Amino acid sequence: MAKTLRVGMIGYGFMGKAHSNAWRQAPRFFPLKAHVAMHTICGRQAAAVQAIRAHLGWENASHDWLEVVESPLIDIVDIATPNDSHAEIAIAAARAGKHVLCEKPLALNVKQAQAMLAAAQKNKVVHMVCHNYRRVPAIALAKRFIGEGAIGEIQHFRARYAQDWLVDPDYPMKWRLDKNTSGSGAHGDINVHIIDLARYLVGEFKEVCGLMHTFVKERPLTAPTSKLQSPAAKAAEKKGKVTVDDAALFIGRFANGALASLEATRCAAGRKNQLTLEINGTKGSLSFDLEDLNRLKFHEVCGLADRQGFRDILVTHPDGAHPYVNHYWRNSNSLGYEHTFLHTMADFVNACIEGKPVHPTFEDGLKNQQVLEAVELSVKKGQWAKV
Ligand code: SOE
Repeated sequence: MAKTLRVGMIGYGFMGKAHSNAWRQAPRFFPLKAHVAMHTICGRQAAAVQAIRAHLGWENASHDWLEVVESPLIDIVDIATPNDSHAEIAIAAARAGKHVLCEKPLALNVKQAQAMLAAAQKNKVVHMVCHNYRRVPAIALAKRFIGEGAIGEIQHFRARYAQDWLVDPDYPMKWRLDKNTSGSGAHGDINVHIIDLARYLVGEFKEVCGLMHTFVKERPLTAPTSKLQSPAAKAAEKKGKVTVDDAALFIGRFANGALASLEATRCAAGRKNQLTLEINGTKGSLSFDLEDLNRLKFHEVCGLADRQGFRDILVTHPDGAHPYVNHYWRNSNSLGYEHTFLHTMADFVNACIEGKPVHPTFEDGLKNQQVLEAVELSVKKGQWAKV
């Protein structure tokens, strides 16, 4: 009889919705080593959590995270809260002996990330950061190709994560625009995803040189009620100071000698959630675009000049050829954003039962945080920084 792992999820916003869906659906597709019980959802606003509980599929609601984390009825703590509470919740959960899954970025800074890793290691719990893009089947396939030497020695890693929700200067202040709650802007929110993929696919960074910018320095505290605001209403609007970057770019060098070029922005008009990667090696190249996430482009250097070019691999083969895919549909149907979370939860649950580390661990979260901080230091000093 398989064991049941009872989950307590703290947070119920956008990520709370993505995680709830994954906890609910992962057992329906994957042969997990444990049953999953969606035991308790928790958030600060008691009425709002209670209202959303049944909708997202949880058995209980709570507004006291410490009670959830310390409850003997909980085995896994899933942290989907704003970044400033990750450290406190994760450390308390590890001390209570709970396995911890934490949203990215792991922490506000390196110091917090170190304390989180130390707590998880000391209490011997399974720990993982929710960098869901590692588990896009096409990315997992790229990792396999690189491991098999299919593109040879890597020379370039190029990545861009572009969104456009901050192009509008009337977009109101949110916790993500305040350094105290978020740590940084596009940098910690989306650059961290491509930093994580760079480390996963290529290796550790050695040094970086960055550029960060805030295009809109003040924003309305609340959303304007109408787009047709009178000049007087606009002038009377209360504004808050944006204390994080809108865009963060950097170049860098990996320890293995490969060169990196990464760009993250929330001000790329027309780009909704574009994450592109291109990796060039001595024997070939790989290319990926999250807005077309079922495909991986693969170029192999070969002797026949007239046949050179990128091959387009539809990563939906159900017979075990492609990672994760055989657990879904018989006839190669496409997968989407939400499935990356199912893969994350499935691997995490199995690791909890096996008591084995599951990537990306808090150690990866810490290393990602070190890259984030090195870029910030480079920007501050106007020079290259060692990671
Ligand atoms: C917002 O920029 C956001 O929701 C990120 O926080 C997520 O990590 C990313 O997957 C989508 O965009």
